Amino acid sequence: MFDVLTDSFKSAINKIRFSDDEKALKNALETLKKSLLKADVHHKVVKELLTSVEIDTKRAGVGQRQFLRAIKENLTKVLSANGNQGFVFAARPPTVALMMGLQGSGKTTTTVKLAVYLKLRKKKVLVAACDLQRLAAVEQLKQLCAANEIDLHYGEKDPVKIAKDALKKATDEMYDVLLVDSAGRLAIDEELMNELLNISKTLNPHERFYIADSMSGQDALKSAQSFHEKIGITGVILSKYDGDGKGGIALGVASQVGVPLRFIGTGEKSADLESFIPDRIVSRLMGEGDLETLAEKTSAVIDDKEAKIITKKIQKGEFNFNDFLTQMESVKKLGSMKSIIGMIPGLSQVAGQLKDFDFENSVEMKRIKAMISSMTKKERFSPSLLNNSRKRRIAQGAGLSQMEVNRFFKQFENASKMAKRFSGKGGMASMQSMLQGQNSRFPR
Ligand SMILES: Nc1nc2c(ncn2[C@@H]2O[C@H](COP(=O)(O)OP(=O)(O)OP(=O)(O)O)[C@@H](O)[C@H]2O)c(=O)[nH]1
Ligand SMILES: [Mg+2]
Repeated sequence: MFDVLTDSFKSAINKIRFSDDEKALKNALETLKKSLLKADVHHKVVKELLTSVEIDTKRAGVGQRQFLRAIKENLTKVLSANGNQGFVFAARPPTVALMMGLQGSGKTTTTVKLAVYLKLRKKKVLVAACDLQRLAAVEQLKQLCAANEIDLHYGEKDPVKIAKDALKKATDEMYDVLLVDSAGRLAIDEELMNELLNISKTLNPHERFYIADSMSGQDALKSAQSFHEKIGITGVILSKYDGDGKGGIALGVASQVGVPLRFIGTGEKSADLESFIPDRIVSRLMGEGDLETLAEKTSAVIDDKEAKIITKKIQKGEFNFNDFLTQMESVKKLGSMKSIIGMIPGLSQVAGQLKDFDFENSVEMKRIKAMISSMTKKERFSPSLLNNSRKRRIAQGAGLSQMEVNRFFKQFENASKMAKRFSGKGGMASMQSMLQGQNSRFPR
């Protein structure tokens, strides 16, 4: 996710690896300046960061360790602004969040992503469709909410009334969170701006999120500033960060807009939303991973009880095709492979080299699903039943050759064996050594 920025920091730090005089420091700062500017970090932010890094490093005595520490501390400062981090719940539910932004910036998609994020954390979420400007807007929300099993309140004509009714529903029916999607607008559009102000006055929302499109570069932050002046925002969510090859604008939000960056959208799917918490992000920016976020993510997605049952099954060699499909569904909720690997310390460089592989829609996954759906119920529960004639039948049903089916079964068998190995004592250690072995061509 932060490949370009991480590389900028790494190359600067390497400049004082072998020599620790002031010349090396100057060299390193120069390298950092160039690469941060190239990554589209605002020049004022770069200047502010470099000045304090220089002062702090000199004070501590020039050296690589001191330089690294100065970068980390000052970067955390640059990324922080007063206000909430992550998603903070109001003392009395429902917590109300109003989603705002320019046309096409990603408000509706982000609303649903945030609803999914909260639902995974066991919150009861209601979404309100308050965009009545664009014809298909309510329909878009209906479909997205249905696909993700999220409750939606919608109505006709008056967005302020819809918002009011939604708040009543959320309060009466004890929802934890109400997320309000609004109409896209151009900053100059007075009428729409007033509508937004009216919704905001009616709801008195705890959070007023501005959704900024990363692809619009520095302009995204300029419009965030003007929304902040007119309506007052409590946080920025950067959407389409996956499409921004540079990534530097994430570093500027707090100091340029004056409110914290709260979430980052990293893809079109509902799982592609990451919380932005400065000290954790700094660790990722330095290529040191972020186990805290990873642990939080996995514990939200993977049910403790279910995980224990699965582990037992694996240990007994009873893992079957139904379990396999259920596990695939959970993995999907974790988001992209690339982002998960990037959070494991020592593997962030590997993540940078990975293409963002769309596991769910890959040919392999489609074939596997076709094969499993060609099995009988019994076969799904007992992989050992599968003799040659059954495999032939499955191949025909899935429209594949028998060789392809055989290969899949072999892989499934191997994966079950490997899972058995990892589920025992020292499982994490063997996984790490395997991953390191496989990726030894990448420097650690
Ligand atoms: N790649 C990528 N695409 C995104 C992301 N967020 C949103 N999109 C896409 O951006 C487009 C616009 O998203 P919407 O959520 O409809 O934007 P909106 O702000 O609600 O648009 P209006 O309601 O018309 O103002 C859609 O095609 C989304 O799939 C993201 O994080 N990554
Ligand atoms: Mg929309």
